[in-house]
Amino acid sequence: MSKVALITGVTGQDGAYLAEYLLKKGYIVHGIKRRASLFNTDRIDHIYQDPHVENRNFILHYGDLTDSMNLTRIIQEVQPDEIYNLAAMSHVKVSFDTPEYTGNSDGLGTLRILEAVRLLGLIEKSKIYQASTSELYGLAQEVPQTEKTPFYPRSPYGVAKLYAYWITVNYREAYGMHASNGILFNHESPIRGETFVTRKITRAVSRIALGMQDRFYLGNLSAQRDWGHAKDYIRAMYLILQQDEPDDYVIATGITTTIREMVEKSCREIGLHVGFKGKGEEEKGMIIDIDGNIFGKQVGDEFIGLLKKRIEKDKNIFLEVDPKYFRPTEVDLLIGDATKAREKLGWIPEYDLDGLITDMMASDILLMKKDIYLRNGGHKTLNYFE
Ligand code: NDP
Ligand code: GDR
Repeated sequence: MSKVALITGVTGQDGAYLAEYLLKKGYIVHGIKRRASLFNTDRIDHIYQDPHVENRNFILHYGDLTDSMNLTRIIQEVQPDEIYNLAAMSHVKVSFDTPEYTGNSDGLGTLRILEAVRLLGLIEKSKIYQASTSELYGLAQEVPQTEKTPFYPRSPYGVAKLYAYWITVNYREAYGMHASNGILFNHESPIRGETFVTRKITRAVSRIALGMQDRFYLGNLSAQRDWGHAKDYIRAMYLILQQDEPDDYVIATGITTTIREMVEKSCREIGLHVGFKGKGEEEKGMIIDIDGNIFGKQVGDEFIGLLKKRIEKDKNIFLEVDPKYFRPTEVDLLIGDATKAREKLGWIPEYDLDGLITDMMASDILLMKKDIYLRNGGHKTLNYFE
């Protein structure tokens, strides 16, 4: 008999990778997607199965974390062996604009799932994974952060996730549920949401290299994050639910990098040497030099002339700071210690930061080239800026 998994947030970055991973392992995967006015299933298109196909092993349900009855009905129908609660309003900055909704979906949404499992008498059957986050550490009380580091969230998102973390622990202790938290540090990929900083950088740098855009704007360049690859992190989620005992685990690489360095590394990946001048809101990034060999290989010789001309004209500024991206309370430094996950789960990441950047840059260059191809063919392309 195949195991049955239910993934909330299946249309998101992690949901898409996890669904693919579990399908390959022979699971029957159910996913909850939200109703939207446009299709929102791009990331799972390659594994999508027509509802008319018999014996499907990937099944989508409409649902929302703010709707208890809907969640309870889906869990009753699906009778999952494993529930991965990945759905969330996951953007830290946006949570300052939508704090109540964020609390409802990210905090209470988790309670709704735990309570549904309890009410339906599925405590013995359904193991639960809660997508907890390094944002719990916020104003970090210790460096590096471990499972024992005190929490100090710095955003409505972080505070909502704090509730979700503790209600998961509470249901585990109160009712003996197999409910675990993965405290995951930032993880990225070619399908990362376009408004998170890494993807914003790799998209913009790709567009600039291809002559589609002159410059882009970021917020705090000095924040430091511990970035891994989402493909490695969804493996940790799976491992957490394969343990006999539920528990909480930090998942991280143990290396931290500033946003500024992330920009430098993404540029270097395609042969652009960049520098920074000025401080705070006046800081600017400039293209200093181009390594023709690398650029030719990664981007294409035909695009180098245009970029060189631009630099010669002293228009080499490609990055500026816009304070609108600053957060009312910032999380300055995150760096995780995943010793427990390494020792107990045997979790070892396959990607390092350079590998992640190589993957993301190659994918975004290709994506932007597709836009050029379409434009040259007289077709409309979308802009998608924020
Ligand atoms: P994404 O933002 O890419 O995906 C979030 C998913 O949740 C989407 O499928 C989204 O649907 C769905 N969703 C949002 N609100 C609701 C709701 N009210 N009801 C049902 N579904 C909803 O996030 P990631 O894949 O990056 O992250 C997965 C989880 O892990 C999130 O909970 C996030 O907070 C957490 N996390 C992420 C980290 C990271 O670095 N990526 C690190 C630590 C934790 P739609 O596609 O329609 O918007
Ligand atoms: P984060 O990721 O807040 O860590 O949350 P994000 O990529 O949004 O920000 C990381 C850091 O970059 C700084 N920054 C900018 N961020 C964005 N989005 N846009 C900008 O223009 C910009 N300029 C600078 C931010 O200030 C911040 O310091 C992510 C999400 O996936 C959460 O759901 C998850 O819980 C945490 O990671 C771990």
